[in-house]
Amino acid sequence: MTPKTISIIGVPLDYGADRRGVDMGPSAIRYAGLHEKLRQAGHQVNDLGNLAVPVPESRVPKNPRLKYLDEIVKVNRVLARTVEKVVNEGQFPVVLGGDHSIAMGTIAGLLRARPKIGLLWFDAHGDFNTENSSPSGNIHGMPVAVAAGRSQTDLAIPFKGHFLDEAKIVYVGVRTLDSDEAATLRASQATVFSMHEVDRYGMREVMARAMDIVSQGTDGVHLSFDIDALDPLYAPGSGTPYSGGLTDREAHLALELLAEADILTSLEMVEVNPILDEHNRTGELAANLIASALGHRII
Ligand code: 6HN
Ligand code: MN
Ligand code: MN
Ligand code: MN
Repeated sequence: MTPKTISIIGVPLDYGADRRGVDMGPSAIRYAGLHEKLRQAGHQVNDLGNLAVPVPESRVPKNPRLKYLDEIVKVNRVLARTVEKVVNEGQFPVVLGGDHSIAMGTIAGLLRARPKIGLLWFDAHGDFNTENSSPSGNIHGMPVAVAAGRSQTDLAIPFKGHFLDEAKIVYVGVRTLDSDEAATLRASQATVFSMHEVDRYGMREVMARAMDIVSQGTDGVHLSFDIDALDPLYAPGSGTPYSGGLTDREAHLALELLAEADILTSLEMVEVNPILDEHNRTGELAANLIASALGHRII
């Protein structure tokens, strides 16, 4: 893959998951040797550190349908500006979460620099709820719907009116959806390669189809990787585990195929929860998966 100048941005935010410990994800992934692995893959690495996230444990969610809305919007506005700047300087953003609500900041920033991006969303979940359909009020279950322009709330502020083309959204690894969420997703133009398709066609074929959709007619491809796409057997450090997921080999193959195609222009890794992990196994897996997506090979 072409050597890149990578800018790492940590976003220690877990308000979107109702305060469950994924704020320690960026440290866990860095501690697992991310910088070294990316340098071995031939890239130059700048670490911009972590964005400031308000931490007081005394904060309470104001609106039960949109928990910690203000805190999340505030961080995503800063993240969008940071990502936009990194891309405009010709660098490749690697964003470390944090929970999946940070994808709104990342994608908003990407869209400002490149208006037509394709989105590859690896996740056990659809994250396609809105304030009206969410059963939990947890904002990490909403980012794709918001990025597609389906939310009327302040979550849309960082997008400044520029949203994703829904036909350029592709999911891999999905295996649980809320009922209204499933109905909306089915009626949308997004493509879902659920675990059924992964089992049926194999990861190689799924990725060939997925990469075609996100790369044709776009000017960039963003990978948003929720670690719960993997089976909890391989990724125990996840706050929303769901069985029947990807194996570590399937996930690595998917990301190696992406590296080989050299179509990625940005990446984020989210939902790594060190509190629930076993000796940073999941943090290490996350670092290795990022390295695979960026061309790290044994030989
Ligand atoms: N994630 N669909 C559930 C909800 O609360 O909306 C779960 C969302 C999980 C979100 O894992 O990023
Ligand atoms: Mn998930
Ligand atoms: Mn997610
Ligand atoms: Mn999750």
